Amino acid sequence: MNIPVLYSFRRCPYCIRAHMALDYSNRKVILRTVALRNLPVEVLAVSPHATVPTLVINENESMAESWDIMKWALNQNDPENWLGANNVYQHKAEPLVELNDVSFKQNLDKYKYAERFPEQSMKYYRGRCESFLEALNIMLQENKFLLAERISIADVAIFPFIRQFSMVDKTWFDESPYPVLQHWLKLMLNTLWFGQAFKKHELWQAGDENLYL
Ligand SMILES: N[C@@H](CCC(=O)N[C@@H](CS)C(=O)NCC(=O)O)C(=O)O
Repeated sequence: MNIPVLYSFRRCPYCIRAHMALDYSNRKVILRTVALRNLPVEVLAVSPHATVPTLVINENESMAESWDIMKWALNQNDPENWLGANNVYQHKAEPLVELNDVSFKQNLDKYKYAERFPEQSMKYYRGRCESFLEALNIMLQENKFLLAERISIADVAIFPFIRQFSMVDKTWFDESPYPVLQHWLKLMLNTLWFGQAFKKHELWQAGDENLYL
């Protein structure tokens, strides 16, 4: 059987969620860790915006969007039902992921690299991020995880970005008025899937022996 190849960059939040979903689905996948500044031709050939993660499924099929990779993985095998009955969690996650990937991510980048956006202060950009944090915190007051008492596709898709946010100013985050969000982030960071996705690997070079997820 053909074995898909995941091109990934360790600290990229999109890569983390794709890696976790593929690992969870137990699909055999080859992992190739790459550097953003030196993406291999295999990625450039199939990824329209030259980004990772990129999943090359076979010579005719590939995916360059992490959310698509997650859904692809879970549709093959979803042992703990992260998609929910009739994919209800996937449907509920769609608008949340859109908000995360578009407006929250833009504000997060400005908060993280505030010196590159001197029109406003770092504090201002953090404030822009906070409306999303507040919304998640409210959801997490209702359930232990975003959509239910257990992990769903929504948690895995979103927490890598909250992790990134939390690390910009760890002291501020730890003292912020979002205690359930802080607790949820810890739960997600303690999952075995995150542990696997965040393992350090040597950068892939053509000719290397296959490394599997
Ligand atoms: N919409 C894409 C976004 C992926 C993305 O932006 N990845 C970043 C790394 S975090 C990237 O590859 N950037 C290329 C670069 O910085 O050269 C997805 O969901 O997979």
